[in-house]
Order: sequence, then C-alpha cells, then structure tokens
Amino acid sequence: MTKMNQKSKKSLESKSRRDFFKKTSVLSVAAAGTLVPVVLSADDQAIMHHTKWGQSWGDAVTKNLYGIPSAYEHNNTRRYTKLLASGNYRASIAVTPIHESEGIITPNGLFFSRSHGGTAHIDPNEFRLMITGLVDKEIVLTLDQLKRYPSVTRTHFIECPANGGQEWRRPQYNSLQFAKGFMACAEWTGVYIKTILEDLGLSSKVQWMLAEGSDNSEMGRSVPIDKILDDAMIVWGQNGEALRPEQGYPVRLLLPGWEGNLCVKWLKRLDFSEEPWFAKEETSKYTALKPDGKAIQHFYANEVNSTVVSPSPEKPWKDLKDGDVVEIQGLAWSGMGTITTVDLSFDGGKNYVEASLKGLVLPKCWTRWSYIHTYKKGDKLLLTSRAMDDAGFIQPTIDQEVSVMGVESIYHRNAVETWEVTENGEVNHVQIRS
Ligand SMILES: Nc1nc2c(c(=O)[nH]1)N[C@H]1C(S)=C(S)[C@@H](COP(=O)(O)O)O[C@H]1N2
Ligand SMILES: [Mo]
Repeated sequence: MTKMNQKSKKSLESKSRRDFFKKTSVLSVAAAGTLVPVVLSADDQAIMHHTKWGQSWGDAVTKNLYGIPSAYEHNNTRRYTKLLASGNYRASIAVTPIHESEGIITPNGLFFSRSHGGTAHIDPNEFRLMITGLVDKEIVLTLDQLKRYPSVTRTHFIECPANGGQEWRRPQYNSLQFAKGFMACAEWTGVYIKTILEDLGLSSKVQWMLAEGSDNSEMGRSVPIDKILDDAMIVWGQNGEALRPEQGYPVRLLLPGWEGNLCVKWLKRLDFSEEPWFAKEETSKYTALKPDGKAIQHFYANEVNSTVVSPSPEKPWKDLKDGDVVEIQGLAWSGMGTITTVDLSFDGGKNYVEASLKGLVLPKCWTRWSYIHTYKKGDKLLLTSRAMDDAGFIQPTIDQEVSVMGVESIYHRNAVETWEVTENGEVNHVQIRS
C-alpha cells in the first residue's frame, strides 16, 4: 500500500467512526434509551460457564462436504399439506417457512415445491431441449450447448397462483407458512429466450410459445410471445448452484412475475405457433370462475401483494415487556413491477402508517419491509399490510376483491390479510369484513 493510500484510508476510518458516534447519540436521544429491543439481564451467569464446544475438537472439514444447517435449526423446514395432494403425495405441494426467512432469498432446500406428478430426476447427459415450430432453424440442444448462450442472473420470486387460495371464504390456516408459503424467491441464472431466438430466427407470424415438461404430468402451457421476447428465461442456476430436482433440474422456464404454474419445470420442448394450445392446465385448471359463471382463462402476472412476517402465528410476541422496541417485518411482491410503498395498519386497515423498504428493492422480486414499533403491554392489535407497485396497483380489501371475483376462484387472491395480536402477544389469522 502506498503512503497516499494509507493516509486516505486512515482519514476515512476516523470519519466513519465520528459519524457512528454522532448517529448513535442522536438516535438514543430520539428513542429515549429504548432503541435496543433486547431482554437485558445483569445476573445471567451463562457467559461464565465453560461450554462443551470450547473444550473439544470441532468436526473435521471432511465431515460435511456439502454443508447442512445447524441441528438446532431442525424446525426450519418445508411442510406439506393434503390440499392439492394425491394420496401418495406425488402430486403435491410443500410450502416455504416464510416466518423463518431472512432477507429476500430462499435457500434452495426450503424453496416451495409443487408438482403434479412427483419430482422427476433427470440425467443431465440424457437431457435434450427441442425447439420447434415457426422458427427458421428447428434445433435439439444438449445441456452443454444450451449453457453456451450468454447468460444472465436475475432475482425473482415464483408464486403458485393458488397461494392463499384457501382463504377466499374464511381464514383456513392459522399459519403464515400454510396461508402464504406457496412462494419463494431466488437468484436465477440462465439465458433469455430472446437470445436463443436471435440465433434461430423467429417467424413474424408467431403469437404463442408452448413450454412442455418431460415429467409424467406432461405439464404444458401456452405463453404469449410478447412475454417471451420481454424477460422469459430458461434457467439452470438457483442461488449459485444447479437447480434442485424439486425446481426442475436441469432446466426450467422462468417467466418473471407470472404465475408459478407457467414456469414449466424439467423442460423438454418449446414450440412456436400462431395459436395457443389449450392444454389441460389452461382449460380445466388455472382458470378463475367468476360470480357470473364465466371463467377467466388466461391469467398471467401475480398481482401486488404483501404479508406481515414477524410477528405471525408462528412468531408470536411472547417475551416482550411494556415499552420494548420491536421491529415489525414483512414481505411485499408484485408480478407487475417494483414495490414502491408498503403501509402498515394497527387497526385492521382503518388507518395506515408508511413502513420502510429494507435492502434491495428489485422488480418482480420479494421486497422486505420494516416498521419500528414500541410495544404496549396488553395492547390488542390488528396488523394489516398493504403494498403498492410502480405499475400503479394497490392491494384491495377483502370486500373489494370478493365484490369483483366472488369466492369460487382458488387463484390470484391478493387482498390484504390481517394478524390479530392478542393482549398476551399471541397471533391469529383473522379476516376483516365490513
Ligand atoms: N413440468 C412441470 N412443471 C411445473 C409443475 C409440474 O408439475 N410439472 N408445477 C407447476 C406449478 S403448479 C408451480 S406453482 C410451479 C412450482 O415451482 P416450484 O416447485 O419450483 O416451487 O412449477 C410449475 N411447473
Ligand atoms: Mo401451482
């Protein structure tokens, strides 16, 4: 390091130290000494004990060549439900423990998993992707050939359109994981389909693309070509490693922000055409029955949505004392764009205050938000969050949503949800209707 560098580094350090002390003193005055929401106990002797992990060897690095979470984190798992499941749990869903989530990335082992015919295990050497229809050059690609296209890495959520779909009539699950866990968020690496199409040549007549999976469910969905040419990707990377089998190893379709069902896993074929295919998942299923008896057929982006993560039924306010400062946290997301605002209500949606967005705020991505709250012992609260996106949408109330959609649709529910916090700090899922 040169003299010059050393000097400027030192002055930087002392400047940030000065700023730190200046800021903390301002904050502690503002919060009257209650900023740190911890239970302080002067007579806790645990620090004096010799711990067993400090007195013997730790594990050799050879023990876990693929790391796993601490044994103490054994409750942080996906959970399954009979809902949407065949008797043998092959057609089934396992939901993400959102209440345990940190930041905006879901670890691969906790990514929700929905399949209609079980998790397929594909040998990457036998994998082939066939691209057919109205392109100049029809082609069959191996995995290595596919990965030779220039890649991109993007962070997006995937949400099953049935997320929260059991809650149309009444709260069904007193649980964040089951009420909202049909979704997760990851950093995906793959290739834009438009990049491949530049190479293959697309006919100007094309209006639709069929994506077909190679698992036994024969999942096939028709996607409008505008979405394909906008941001549709074929992905093989999930949070820095290969896709997990549950997510469609070796490759899946990713349509950022659009309903999870369209993100066909274990991909085998793309076909380009002038007409949609009317596959079973876009006719008998994944349509929304409206009160007039008609159904919405092609349903795409997941609408703006949010939830309070902490507290939640799984994360009650158990040990809080009167006057403790606590951070209320949640997630917001929109398949139409970027979250602009999240509001939080303490009275079930009558009055709102603005929460702050935390960390990265990305399009079609989970966005974490927070609100610093001073807890009053014995308070009964109705916590409701309400998000807005840059496409100009805001979450509806339950009454507003039901007045348009009725209660027969399973899909695309994005009305605000409410947690009741009891005077003991327990948290229950309730619905506020006028
Ligand atoms: N080939 C195939 N693709 C599929 C499915 C399937 O059963 N087979 N399930 C779909 C559904 S309904 C959803 S919600 C998402 C779930 O993605 P995940 O399991 O990675 O969470 O994958 C979709 N893609
Ligand atoms: Mo789904």
